[in-house]
Amino acid sequence: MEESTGRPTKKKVVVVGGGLVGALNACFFAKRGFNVEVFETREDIRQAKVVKGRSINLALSHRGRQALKQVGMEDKIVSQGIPMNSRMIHSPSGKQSAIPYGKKGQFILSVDRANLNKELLTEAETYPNTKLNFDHKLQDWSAETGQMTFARPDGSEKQINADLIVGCDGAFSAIRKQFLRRSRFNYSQTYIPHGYMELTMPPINGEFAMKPNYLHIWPRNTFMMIALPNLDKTFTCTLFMPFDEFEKITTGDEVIDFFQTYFPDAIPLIGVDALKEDYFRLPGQAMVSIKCSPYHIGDKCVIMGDAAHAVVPFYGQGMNAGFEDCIVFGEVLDQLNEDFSAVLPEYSRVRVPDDHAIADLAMYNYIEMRAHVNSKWFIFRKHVDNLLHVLMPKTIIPLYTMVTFTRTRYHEAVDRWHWQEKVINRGLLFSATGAVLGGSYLLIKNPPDISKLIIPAEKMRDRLVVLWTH
Ligand code: FAD
Ligand code: EGU
Repeated sequence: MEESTGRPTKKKVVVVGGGLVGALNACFFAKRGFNVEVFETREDIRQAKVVKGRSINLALSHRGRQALKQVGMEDKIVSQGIPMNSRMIHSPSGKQSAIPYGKKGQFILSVDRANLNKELLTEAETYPNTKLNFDHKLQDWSAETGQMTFARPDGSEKQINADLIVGCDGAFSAIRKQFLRRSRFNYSQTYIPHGYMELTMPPINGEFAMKPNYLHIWPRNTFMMIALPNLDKTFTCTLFMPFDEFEKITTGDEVIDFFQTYFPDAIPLIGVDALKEDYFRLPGQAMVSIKCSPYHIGDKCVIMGDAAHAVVPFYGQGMNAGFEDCIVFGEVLDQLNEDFSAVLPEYSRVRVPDDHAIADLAMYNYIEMRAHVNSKWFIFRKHVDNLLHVLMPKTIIPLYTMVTFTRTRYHEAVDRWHWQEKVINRGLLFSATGAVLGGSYLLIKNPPDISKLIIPAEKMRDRLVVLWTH
């Protein structure tokens, strides 16, 4: 298409979904000059009285911040977040241990999901080439023509077309349905046996009930609770446990008994009555991990964010990965002169391995924490990781550091982690060999009284019997 000026008219990009990734993507495309329209099922959350949706707050880290920075939003969002410099591990006895995320001044941020979403929508609207449409639910679309059908609350339908469709409609994406009908589209989804439930910890005497600049963690193997601070001085506690355990608890007293066993220090902070009520407000919420490939159909459609890769929340990376998707798509647009027929396959090629890597890492961490991470083990492991990093800062970089504080490609972080594990295990082998050699040397220098080591025959027989029968 050529205008009379000789300048090509910018293409029309329709973003389906005005959640976190959709709203940010609208800014990215608008900044490049595309004609952008966003279609969102929900009403405008900036006018809504109650915003329902998943998790109240989220951990924002480097990748997400870098994406916000590219659309000039970093400082604003960071100023509305609460820095978390360390984790605070709560042991069953109520003891608290702080473990820093990194050097002084390195932190992640607790941000309010609804507020972040509102700010991103407002930012998108500042571009004259962007239009937001709420109360538009995508019903279906045609992969052949690109024609989309939206349902309105009054029962009517609306047909829309676009040069590029960007599916940011979340884990249960309607855009992705057309991908599933195509040959050579790979798809897998797994619901984990755990659910999550959010509980609010109110302020005490107008102050935070716990130290605010921490990500509070109660690791108890199968059961786990995490708390992130909010600007209103509350904490949002997220309880993770298997669905069958959620179902076992049916009365307020059973809730208190359960907390008495696993999270006793949280009871007075949440409050007995509030806890009894909060717990039954909503049932446990499901968590799903979704991987698929490719992320595009021809030169017409691409999926990003949870629509392309829902991950379990055990690395705090779902939104951060979705935000990084926007950066990567922009980089590919630059490299290939915004030629969608080249950009879309290239985007799938470069991004799929990284999104799959973070999905795997999050799932791995879920399994690991569930299997054997209690508070002692968590503290021990983080100290070992940090110590090795201090000893060999160039060689050993903790995995969470690469994931949380750098833009190292997720799949490279995984490769590097495997390599480091090998180096560490070899190191341990050397130390073990060293210990044996050192020990032998000491034995030669100070020969022990071996008579003490000689086992009388009858005792020896007992030992052998034990060996044989077990
Ligand atoms: P969504 O936020 O789901 O937005 C999708 C949007 O599309 C919604 O507004 C929806 O209404 C709209 N939509 C859906 N269908 C249609 C349709 N048919 N037509 C039009 N619009 C439609 N990530 C982090 O980075 N850090 C964390 O600490 C973190 N903690 C988490 C804790 C929990 C308990 C959970 C469950 C997730 C957590 N995440 C975290 C992940 C994060 O919530 C998601 O990765 C993120 O919300 C994905 O954004 P999205 O825009 O892709 O999808
Ligand atoms: C889960 C739910 C501690 C918000 C993973 C760490 C999370 C978050 C960790 C939720 C954990 C687990 C990391 C961050 C973060 C840790 C991380 C998990 C934010 C490996 C709102 N995780 N989360 N790892 O290192 O890298 O502190 O709901 F308990 S932030 Cl599960 Cl850094």
